[in-house]
Amino acid sequence: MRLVIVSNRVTIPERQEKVAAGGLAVALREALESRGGLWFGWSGEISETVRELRTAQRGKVSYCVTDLTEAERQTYYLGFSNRALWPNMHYRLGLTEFSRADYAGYLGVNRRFAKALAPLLKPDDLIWIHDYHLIPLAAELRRRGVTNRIGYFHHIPWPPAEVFGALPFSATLISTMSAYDLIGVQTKVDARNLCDGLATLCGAQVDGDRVSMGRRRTLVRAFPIGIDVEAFRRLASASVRAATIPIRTTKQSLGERKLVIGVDRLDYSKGIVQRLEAFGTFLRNHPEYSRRVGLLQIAPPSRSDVPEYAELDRQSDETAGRLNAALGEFDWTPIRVVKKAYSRNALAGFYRRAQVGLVTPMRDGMNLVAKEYIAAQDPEDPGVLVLSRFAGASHQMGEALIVNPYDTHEVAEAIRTALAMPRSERLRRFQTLYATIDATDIDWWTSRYLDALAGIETVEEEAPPRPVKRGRAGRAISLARSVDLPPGTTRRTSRAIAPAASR
Ligand code: ADQ
Repeated sequence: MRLVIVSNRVTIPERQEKVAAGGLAVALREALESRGGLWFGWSGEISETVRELRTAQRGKVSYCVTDLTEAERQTYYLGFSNRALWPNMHYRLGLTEFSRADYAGYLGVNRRFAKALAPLLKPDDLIWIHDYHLIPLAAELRRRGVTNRIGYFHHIPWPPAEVFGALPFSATLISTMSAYDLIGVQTKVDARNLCDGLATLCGAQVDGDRVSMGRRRTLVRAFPIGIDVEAFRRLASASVRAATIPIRTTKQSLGERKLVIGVDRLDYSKGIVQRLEAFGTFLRNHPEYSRRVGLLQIAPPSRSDVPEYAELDRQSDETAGRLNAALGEFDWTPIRVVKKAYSRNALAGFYRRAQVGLVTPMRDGMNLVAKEYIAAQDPEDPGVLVLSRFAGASHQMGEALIVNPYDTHEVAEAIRTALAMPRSERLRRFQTLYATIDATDIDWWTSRYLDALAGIETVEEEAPPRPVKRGRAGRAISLARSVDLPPGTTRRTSRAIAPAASR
């Protein structure tokens, strides 16, 4: 059975190289290589005229990518995906910016992807679609007669029905999920929220992890994503031996000082500003740690075109500057914020060198940094993980110091507890955490998901139109027809997102 993976961004590797470190992209590529497969998605590039697909073959994997137009990038990617879905799904209603033109762009790109992908599919292909950019893709494929097994994995949280329901067109959008055979989410809480949403917003029948809408049956289950633990462990111990430049320099610049580390994309869901404040509170409350510890926050900018991210960039600079001015000494800067991406080797070395891993997102689907930090520790002298209870990882990693990131004082005290923790307790916590992440690593995740998808008995669906259900607001929701462009969408935007062939 050939595997077809669809994700928002697809990078065609230069050549068929074996990547040393783990990671989602590598795991998916390995799954494709072992079965033979196709990876379809956005090239990451923008072009106004060239709309044909570009293909490349690397070993047993075919890559097939398409560019977006600037209008599509603005509406589908920056607009609806990252200014509406992302904040809503991270429980941040106040940051959610909805526009009908963005939503139309989102639907348009999903429709265009389906149109391009459908002719490439073979009857027994297993299709695996990734993340919130592509929620309606299966419904669009079904509309084109695709009857294959189709799975979806949602990498970010799924919020409660009351929160998701605040998004305009939420009922229409969530109803398209009935086109999937298997929906994977990170935690049981996400699964429950999604099932509640399907029941309340579009009248689905839910029985445990089985959801029925009309004649379709969908399985909704938690598949907590993992990392390549063994590869990361090897990288971390090698980086200590090799004493690579960033690691050697960190050691020199720290001297005997202890290191607390945070590693995140610069994103408001990660709680970076709140974390800096908590570190400041820790130093104020425990002046005996002055000059004895430093926080290194590695935070490469992401989505800088979205205004909320530019504002976060400014806020984190301002907060670090203010705290350093108030708490620093002439020979000691308590907080360093570095806005760079580092190699996996360098990251593994930084984690290994840090006595405390501070992973305090306000909300996170899983958070791989928590797992990477544990994988990189010295088994004889491990550091301590401080972990937000709102990261999906906290459902598996209860031996970390679990904190509420909204409670600055609690996070500050956890930093102090971690720094003062005796070795025996550090070892006990580390061993349990390591065993957990090792038993549920990225290979476990990939095969558990794909076995479940391959094992599903599909419910044959008759051709659309499907029965129409009533949403809570009494609005009719079509369960399988093309997801309509919202009324009020301007002609200009609708035209801008239409594929060249139909223009
Ligand atoms: P992200 O929001 O990107 O992922 P996360 O799970 O923490 O969040 O993964 C980030 C990755 O980027 C990690 O592998 C980390 O090492 C890497 N990274 C971060 N900063 C870096 C830097 N400066 N240099 C190099 N690498 C860096 C989304 C969801 C998560 C979910 C993942 C996977 O938001 O909740 O865990 O998908 O499903």
